[in-house]
Amino acid sequence: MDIIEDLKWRGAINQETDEEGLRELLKDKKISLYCGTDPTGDSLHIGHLIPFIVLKRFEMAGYHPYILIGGGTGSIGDPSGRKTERQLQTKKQVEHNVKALTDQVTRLFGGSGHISFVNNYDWLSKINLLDFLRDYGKEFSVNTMIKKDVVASRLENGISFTEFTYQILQSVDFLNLYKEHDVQLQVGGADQWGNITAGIDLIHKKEGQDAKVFGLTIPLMLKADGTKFGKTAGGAVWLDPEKTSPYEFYQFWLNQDDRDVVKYLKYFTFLSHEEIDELAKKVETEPEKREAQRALAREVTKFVHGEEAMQEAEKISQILFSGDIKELTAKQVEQVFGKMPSVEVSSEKQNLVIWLVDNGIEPSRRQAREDVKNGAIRVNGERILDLDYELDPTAAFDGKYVVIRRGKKKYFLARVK
Ligand code: 629
Repeated sequence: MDIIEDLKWRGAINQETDEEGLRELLKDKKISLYCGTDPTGDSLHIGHLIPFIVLKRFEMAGYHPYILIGGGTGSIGDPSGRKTERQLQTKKQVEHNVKALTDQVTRLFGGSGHISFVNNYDWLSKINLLDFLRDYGKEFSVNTMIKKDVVASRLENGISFTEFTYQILQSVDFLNLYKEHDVQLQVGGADQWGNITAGIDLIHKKEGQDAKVFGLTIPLMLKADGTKFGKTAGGAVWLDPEKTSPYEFYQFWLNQDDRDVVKYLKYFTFLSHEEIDELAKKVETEPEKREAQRALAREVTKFVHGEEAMQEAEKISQILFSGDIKELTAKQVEQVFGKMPSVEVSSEKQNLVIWLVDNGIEPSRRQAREDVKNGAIRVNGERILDLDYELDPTAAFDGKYVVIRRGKKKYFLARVK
């Protein structure tokens, strides 16, 4: 099975410019390919991971991927897939994000040494206006440009000349990478088809119709319940562990729907077809065990955050499942509960019932007494039944936190001043 067949099996191919031509080339030559991302933020999220996973698969098959960070295009703004004009980022913001993303992709993909990293600011910033218009603008028919979805859909709401020219910039990138590094394939998500085909047209005009260059896009990742993939109640699922902790990241994959989990195993993991087929059977025969979701969570968390962080996320997950949270370290408490609303409390000891009411965890002393008597209150994992129990806020988690669980699943975090 060649890489194109594998990508098809994994549901990773949406559109291709010339499948047969590309397969021929891939058979004879370990080509260079690329995918770009604009620095619109200081961390990638799992939407950005989608084409980079494909680059990784090409690298594992012996090809040479380039990851492009768009320091130039990021200061212009891609209109693809957007209904309205972007707010221009300041140059300072772009520089900050370029640095942050470059560090992140290097950490994620740089280890093997077969993936190269480029920034299109390096060449786009050197093109002066007249040369841009003469050498590149002249090759783009406005009649063709306004037919591209990315532009057609914006003629209603309006599109600036700046965003209108974006596809020329991305085309110059592909031309430059083809000439300088013999890059012959551009990969991107479904929304990048117009930009990618514009680049292929420019190369054919500048380098001749027989220049062997190809485009491949990846389908939008859909969810069976129709909601947008990659979003949680807390917003985007970031690859930066400071924004989305490895525990939260692990939980995101563990909570995937039975109807989606096999699709995501195929797409996001490097498990073999046989291993995935085995897991797919388990979803049918014993879905309640969620073995497929656990495998998915382990594999993607390991890929993004490493083996150690994955093991810790799994351990935290098991501790929480058992309810025995006094096993958690203070750092793990922050990973698990840090994002939830919390109350600041003093380190003074206090009767538990009064403390629960004073800190807004229980609405009244009557309710607090009732919950304690019924065994519905756990302090740092320990069920407390004694109405006269004196709570010492500094007794656990390095004296920094008190974790209260009320009933089956309601947790409250108190941060000790
Ligand atoms: C210069 C810039 C290039 C090639 C690509 C680019 C970036 C591209 C873009 N991509 C999106 C982004 O950066 O804007 N014009 O946010 C995003 N991409 C990942 C996938 C995508 C796409 O980073 O391609 O489809 C999201 O999954 O929207 O020479």
